[in-house]
Amino acid sequence: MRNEAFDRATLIFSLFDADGSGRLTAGDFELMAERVIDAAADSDAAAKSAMIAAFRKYWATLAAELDSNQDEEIDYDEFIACVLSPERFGETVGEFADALAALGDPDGDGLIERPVFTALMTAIGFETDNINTLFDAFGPDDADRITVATWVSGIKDYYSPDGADIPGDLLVGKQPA
Ligand SMILES: [Ca+2]
Ligand SMILES: [Ca+2]
Ligand SMILES: [Ca+2]
Repeated sequence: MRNEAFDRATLIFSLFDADGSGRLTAGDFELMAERVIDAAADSDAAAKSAMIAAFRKYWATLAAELDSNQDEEIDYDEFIACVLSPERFGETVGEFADALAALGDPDGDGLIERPVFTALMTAIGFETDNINTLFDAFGPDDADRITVATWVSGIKDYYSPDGADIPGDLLVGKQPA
């Protein structure tokens, strides 16, 4: 596993611990889903329902695969094992990526404007500067939009244990000065 993958997973753990308890629980994912849905002002009910379902499936997969001591919480040590076995999470991450990117494209034209992207990523908890740097790295067009496909593959890369020097690393906040 690459150090970058470890750093990315560590950041995700801290963000998904939405209530700051130091462990992941079903409640964290409900809280996070609520925040993200609230940020998707222009999305329709179907897209919001798909996102909520994706968060719940994400939690169910984590709980099934990583809760070694079966206390219905995922602590940091349990969570970090996920980056070692991406084959157990690929499908869930894929559905999560599709649902999140769909929320970024409420008008369905396949393009995501920067303010929509920023609102969703802020709701998840990423830093504004890092979000903007990531958006730039995705190569926005002249109208400052990226494609849904670019974001979906960016999310999948983020979870890849072998990914290094990828745009998602910009979210970790270790950018050169
Ligand atoms: Ca928590
Ligand atoms: Ca546990
Ligand atoms: Ca759009």
